Amino acid sequence: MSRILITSALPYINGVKHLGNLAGSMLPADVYARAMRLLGHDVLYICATDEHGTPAELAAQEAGLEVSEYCERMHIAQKEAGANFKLSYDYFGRSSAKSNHVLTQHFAHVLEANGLIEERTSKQVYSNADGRYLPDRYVEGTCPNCGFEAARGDQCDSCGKLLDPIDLIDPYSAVSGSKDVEIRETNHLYLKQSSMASKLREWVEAATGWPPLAKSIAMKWLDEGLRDRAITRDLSWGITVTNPDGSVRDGFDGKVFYVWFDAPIEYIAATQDWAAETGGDWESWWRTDKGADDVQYVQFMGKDNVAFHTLSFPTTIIGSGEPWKLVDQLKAFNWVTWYGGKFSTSSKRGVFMDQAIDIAPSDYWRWHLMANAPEGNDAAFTWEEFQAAVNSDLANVLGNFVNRITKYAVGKFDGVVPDGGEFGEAEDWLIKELDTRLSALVGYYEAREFRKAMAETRAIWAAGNEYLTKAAPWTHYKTDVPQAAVGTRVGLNLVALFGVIAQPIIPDTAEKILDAMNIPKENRTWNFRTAQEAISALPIGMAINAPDVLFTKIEDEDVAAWTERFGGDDA
Ligand code: B3M
Ligand code: ZN
Repeated sequence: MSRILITSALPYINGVKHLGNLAGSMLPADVYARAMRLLGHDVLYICATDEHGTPAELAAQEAGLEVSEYCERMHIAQKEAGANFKLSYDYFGRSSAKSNHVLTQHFAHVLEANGLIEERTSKQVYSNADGRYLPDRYVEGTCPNCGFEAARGDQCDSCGKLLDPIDLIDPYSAVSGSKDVEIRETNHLYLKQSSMASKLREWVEAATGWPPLAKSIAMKWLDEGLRDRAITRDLSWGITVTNPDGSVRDGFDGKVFYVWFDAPIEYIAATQDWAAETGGDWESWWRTDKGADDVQYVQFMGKDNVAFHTLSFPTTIIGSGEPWKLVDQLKAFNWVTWYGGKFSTSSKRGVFMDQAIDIAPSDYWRWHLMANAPEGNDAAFTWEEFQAAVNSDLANVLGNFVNRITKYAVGKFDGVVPDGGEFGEAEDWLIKELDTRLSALVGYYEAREFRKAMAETRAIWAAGNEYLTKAAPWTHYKTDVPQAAVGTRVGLNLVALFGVIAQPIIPDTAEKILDAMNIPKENRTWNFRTAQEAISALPIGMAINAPDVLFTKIEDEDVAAWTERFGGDDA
């Protein structure tokens, strides 16, 4: 048994997330957490809402709410959406929590004491109409390079050039449209990432267990040369910039830490809050001097978050000189696209978590999104493929198997696990098949290869159907009841096994199956060493029930209605 700390990238607070966000961090982290628990590991799965920054302030303004009130509501909404999708967080925190304020300020103090933070002056665009400094992408104007009139301050969408907002011609505020803007000098704290570059490179090069995508993103940034980054912003909502004695730093009234500085620190702070609530020991997960050196720390995230997790956050951790746990393994995902295009809130393209759950049970989504996880490439969501995954994999392969054999056992063997008969050719075939496939499945989970783990799971379910065809208890029943009993008994054992291995992916259905089979909660684990053992586990004479139909097929009319409601192939 090992101890595994899992974090998924913190969903940003400005709205319930869409299926692409779900599939690119929270869901795979959950499936992994459940799989590792199933295999007997000691797992701690931590997540939180990421609540600071300009987009939060603007979203609150648009909703007509105080930003604290807005965040409170959206935190609750996101927590509920996660619960509806059965995300099994051990703790779902908030980056605005007190613990994160304290810890973020602590890191800033030690980094400064270690010479890694420096105060510098920079020029920034201030909007008089909005009464605020504008972050780069909220300043627009004419591109000095190509003359495009709606260039954003960070980049021109027409010629692609990276810009500095103070170079825009005729700048205006993208928040209000006002042209009443001016350039002001402002002080900020800079994290000297450049002086950490060689240490970071050493660490990245030595890292094992990162997928090529993650490593190549980190190396690209290192090769281009790490730049020092401002870790404070001119905003009111966020974590105050303090002196070690707790007073506000001189000249930093109206400034807070940059959201990307405090957000990853929340992984630790949320664990502290988990500990405070449960009596757990947070230090044993995060402090290598307090037992965390034997923890395996795995992070899940979309590819756009990789640089922050492999360079910026490690700068904070390593730069502190304190014995904090660094990430061991990291799983990064590409995008789920909406018919090849982008999910978009503003143009209402795509499905959001709260809508999805009204359309179909969470297990349907979980299965489809994991079977098509955007691992090697981007993965396009289409209603047609969703329908196919549910109807063929879940309803035809798993659902039919369970229904067929449990009904048969109820009809012909009084709903108990029947005795009699001997294992023969069909069982030999099955045992060989399962021995190979079950160990492959474990290997894929351990390697966080989700598409392969799903394909293997499906193959195991399919082997059950093939076994029933070979064993054909219904044929034997007429002439040789003990022979029919073997097929039925093994079939029922397979139902239980299929329920057990389904738990990480489709937890609700798995529970229905295992409940119908009367499997005690404490036995719903990977507690068999061989396939032989797995298919002979149920006690003879044990009563079972046939569950109700497990999956409702998705009809073509459903697909048509959803396409109409959410858009689809028009993207
Ligand atoms: N909130 C994800 C995003 O909004 C970002 C992740 C933070 S992880 C510390 O893109
Ligand atoms: Zn341009």
